[in-house]
Parts: sequence; C-alpha cells; structure tokens
Amino acid sequence: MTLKTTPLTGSVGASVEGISLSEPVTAEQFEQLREAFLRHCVLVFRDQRLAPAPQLAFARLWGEPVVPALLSKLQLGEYPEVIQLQTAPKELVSTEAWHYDAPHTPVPPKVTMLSAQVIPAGGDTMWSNQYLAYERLSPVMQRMLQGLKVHFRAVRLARFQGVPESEAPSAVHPLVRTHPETGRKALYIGHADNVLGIEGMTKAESRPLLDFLYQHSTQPDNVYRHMWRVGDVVMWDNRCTMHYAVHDYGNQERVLNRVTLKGEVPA
Ligand SMILES: O=C(O)CCC(=O)C(=O)O
Ligand SMILES: [Fe+2]
Repeated sequence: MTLKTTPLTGSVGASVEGISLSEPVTAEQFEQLREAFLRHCVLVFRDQRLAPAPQLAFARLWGEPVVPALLSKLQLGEYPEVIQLQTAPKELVSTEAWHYDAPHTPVPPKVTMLSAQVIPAGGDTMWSNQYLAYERLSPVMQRMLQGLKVHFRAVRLARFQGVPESEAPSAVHPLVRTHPETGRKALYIGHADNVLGIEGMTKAESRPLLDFLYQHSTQPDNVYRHMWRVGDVVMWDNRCTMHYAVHDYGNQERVLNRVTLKGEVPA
C-alpha cells in the first residue's frame, strides 16, 4: 500500500489513505505522516476502527501519552491513558467553544488523537489553522502582539466537572507562540470564558483585542469541519490549531476514545 495524503481544505487538514493504523508503521511511512502532520496540522484516517490498545501503540510513535488532570474521571479502566468522551448535556460541555487543549496547564499537550466509536447524526468537530490566523494579520498588528502574555483559566472545564471556578487551574503563555518543530508562529488564544486577559493590560483594553483575534481565527476560510464516521481516527497538532465540538445531537450517543501526548512549554 502506498500512503496518499489529500488536503481537505485550502487552510487546514488532510486525509490519509493507504495505511492501517492497527498494523506496525514503517519508518518511511512515519516520516511521511510526520511531514503531512506538520504541514496540514490535522490528519484524518477513515475506516480504521482502532481499539484502545492499538490507538495507544500508534500514539506512542509520536510521543508520551498523558492523562489530563480534570479528565481522570473519564479514564478507560484498563488503559488509563485513554479517555472516553461520551455524550454530555449541551449546557455542560466545555468543548463547544474554540479552544486549544489544556492551555491552563504549564505544559499543554502537543497532540490529541480521537478514535470514533459511536457517532450520532451531527456532532461534527471543527479545527482552525492558528498559523494562518497569525499570518493573515497586518504586519503592524503582528508586531503589536509580540511579547504579550495571555492568562488562561479552565473555567468551562471546571463548570463541566462541578469544580468551583476559583479552583480551576490557570497558566500564562505567550499570545504568539513559535512551533518547536516548524518554527512558524501561531496565535495562542481561546474562548472568552477561558481567557482572562493579557498581562499588564486592563480588561477594557484586552477584551476587544482578544475577541477580535478569536473571531479572526475562526472565520470559515480558516476552518476544516469534520463529519465523523464510526472508525475514523483524527489527530491534531495542539500547538497550531484550535478546535470546536459542535453539539447538535441532543442526547444521541456519541463516543470517542481520546489520547493526548505530552507537549513542550509554549514559547
Ligand atoms: O468531542 C470532540 O469532537 C472533541 C472534543 C475535544 O475538544 C477534545 O477531545 O479535545
Ligand atoms: Fe479539546
């Protein structure tokens, strides 16, 4: 089988055919996958039906699996590094908002990988390209943002888990981060609930700027929207994309197994 990569939009995402992720991946295949991953930021593999053990094995090729703190309740018994996402009430879910995974931690994960088990009608996931979000700003705005630091707090996740907001973990990271492997700059932001402000600025100064950057990042021409099928595996680069889980499926069943990989301190 030869591996074939096809872009899914002009901005972000590619689908990969000609590989079975439950079988050993050769060094040559991995190099092709790595190159595609760094270029397209999101990789889609259809018809994989990947069980937890092979999902973990494939994930380990890319890095070290981590168990995110506030999600430990969702661990799969036998595989604590695999979290199972299941249908939760729309009012509660933290993921129906554009976000990076865990920017409220000192070392956010670099990769997230989902393996679709049960898919309703709907329940799409969207990704934005945060390199392009940065590159499409004017040079003057780009310069203004250099050196700014953003204060993230896991407010939505805390609500979902029933933890008091004041106890939600928080962290400060650069607003413009440089990808450690590609050297490209990306906008590091998130939904207003989770992004408290910019260090040294008043709320009145930072809020309109952060709101503009959020809107700017998530324009339709910067987004790939994935319509899930059972068996899909999707992995994304959590250093240069935000994502948004659309909750339009009421209480229909939706189950995805998720692995995240240890990242680097954003710089
Ligand atoms: O449910 C989804 O489609 C994505 C959920 C999410 O935000 C994540 O797994 O990080
Ligand atoms: Fe997420």
